[in-house]
Amino acid sequence: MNLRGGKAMLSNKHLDALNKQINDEYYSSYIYQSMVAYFEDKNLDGCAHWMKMQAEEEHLHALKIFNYVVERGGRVELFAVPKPPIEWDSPRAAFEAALDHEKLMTDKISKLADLAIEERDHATNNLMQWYVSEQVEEEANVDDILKKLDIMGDEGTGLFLMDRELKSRPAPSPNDVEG
Ligand code: OFO
Repeated sequence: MNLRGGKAMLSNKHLDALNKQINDEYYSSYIYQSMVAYFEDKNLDGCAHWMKMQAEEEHLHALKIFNYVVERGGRVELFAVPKPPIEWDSPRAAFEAALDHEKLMTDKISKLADLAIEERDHATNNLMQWYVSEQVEEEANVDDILKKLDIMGDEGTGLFLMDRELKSRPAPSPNDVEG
C-alpha cells in the first residue's frame, strides 16, 4: 500500500481495478443508451424511457467511483468505451441482455469487494458493499420486467401494457448514489 503524507492511498492494483470499473459503468450507460435507440426505433416509448433512466443511473455509478478515487488521492484514468450492440432479436431479448449484463457487473463488483477485503482496505470495501446492494436491486428490477412479460406476454397487448408501465420510472437523483 502506498503512503503519501500519512494518508493511506489506494494500492496501484486497486487503483487500476477501480479505474477499470469506472469504464465498465460508462459502458453500462452506453449499452442502455443503445437500447434507448433500439426501443425508440420500435416506437416503444415506455421501454425507451426506462432504459434512458437506467443509462443515467449508470452514469451516476461511474461518477461515484470517480469521486471516490479522487477523494482517496488517486488519479482517475478514463479509457475508450467499447461500441455496444445496436440490435436485439426482440424487446424481450433486449431485457434478457440487460439482465445478463447486470449479472456480469455483479461479478465484477464482487471481485472488487474481494480485493478490498484482501488488501484490508475498509473504505473501499465499504464503497463496494454499496455496489453489492445496488447490484441486487439492478438484477431484481430487470428480472421483475421479464417475469411480468412471462405473465402478460412479450408481444401484442402484454408488451403494450408493459411499455405503458415502464413510462413511470422516475429519474435517478445524484442523492440516490450518495452515501
Ligand atoms: Fe452500475 O449497475 Fe448496472 O451495470
